[in-house]
Amino acid sequence: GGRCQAQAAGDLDDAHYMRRCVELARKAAGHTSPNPMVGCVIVRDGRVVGEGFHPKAGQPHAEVFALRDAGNLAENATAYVSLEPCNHYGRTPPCTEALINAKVKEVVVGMTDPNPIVASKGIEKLQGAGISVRVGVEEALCRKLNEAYIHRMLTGKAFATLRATLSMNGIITNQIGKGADQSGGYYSQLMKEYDGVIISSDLAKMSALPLSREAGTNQPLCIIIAQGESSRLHIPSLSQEHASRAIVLADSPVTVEPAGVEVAVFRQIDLESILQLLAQRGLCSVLVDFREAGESFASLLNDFQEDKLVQKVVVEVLPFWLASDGLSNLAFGGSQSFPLKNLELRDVNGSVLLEGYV
Ligand code: AOF
Ligand code: ZN
Repeated sequence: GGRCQAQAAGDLDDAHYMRRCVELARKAAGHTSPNPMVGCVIVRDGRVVGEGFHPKAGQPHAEVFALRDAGNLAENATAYVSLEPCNHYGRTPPCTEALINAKVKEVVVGMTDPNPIVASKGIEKLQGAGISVRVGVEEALCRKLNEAYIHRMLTGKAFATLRATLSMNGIITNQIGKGADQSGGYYSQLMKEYDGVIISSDLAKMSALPLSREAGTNQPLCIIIAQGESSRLHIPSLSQEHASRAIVLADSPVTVEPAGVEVAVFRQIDLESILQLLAQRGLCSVLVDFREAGESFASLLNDFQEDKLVQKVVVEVLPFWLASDGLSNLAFGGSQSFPLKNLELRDVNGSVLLEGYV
């Protein structure tokens, strides 16, 4: 009777505080790579006495901010953390030490850290110091929060999401929905959260680069794919002072304007090498933005399913039928189809947004 109820209430509180951790962690979305987003809440006698999140790689971890916020009240308290506390000296000292020194009595962890230098050692260290540890509260939510970080850690490649806008008759268009790139729009949200955006040189030549319009928010790195380009590529929407926001990956030497844009030449450009290069540079996530993409750009995606290079698909369907030259988008029976999982469907300002995992 009473005991069971108390147990159930405790579980509810656990979930509630862990969701708060995730909410805090998200405040730094787009700013933490190559580090994960992490949030921490310190609770004593059923009251939140400290909160914190990891703002940026190189700065202190979530636990440190939350413990500072709690001060002496951390003693005998329960610490909720969306990711296993670290136990290593990286850019910052181990969080396990901070928690032990603060004399917390219990630590509740969302998920273990896939980073091989942490992987369960943080939990063991805390237990060794007599702190009780519970793992796996709201684990699915914590995993989704850091799906890109986890993927990079485990594969050495950036987490890739394919994005496109379609008309109702299934034709890819370079438009995006009304208000999508304004504050609060889904596209501007993607720009805030992703570390990079891959686009074709065709798009870079024609229209504004997909950079965030909101001042002070994350600016994803623009990765421009130049295949079969002439020896000169002019990017009209990129000013000299913002040259470092873009990198050109080309299959032959190319002079880019504005000067100062980095150029990397590959003998052959394939998605796997791109995702490895980006991961080496500390990007966890990248959007492959399918706008105004010619044949050669499209060919980047050949075999993406077999090679597991794309993890997620985001498709926006606009409420119109696009005039076309007939059958170009028609696939007949027998074409291979790749089912997507965990589909989500949202209504965004008059268009429909579909999300699914490969
Ligand atoms: C935590 N809390 O808030 C974060 C953690 O170079 P450093 O010192 O920042 O260490 C980076 C690693 O620490 C990162 O790869 C991940 O394993 C862990 N991140 N751990 O306890 C945090 N951001
Ligand atoms: Zn840490």
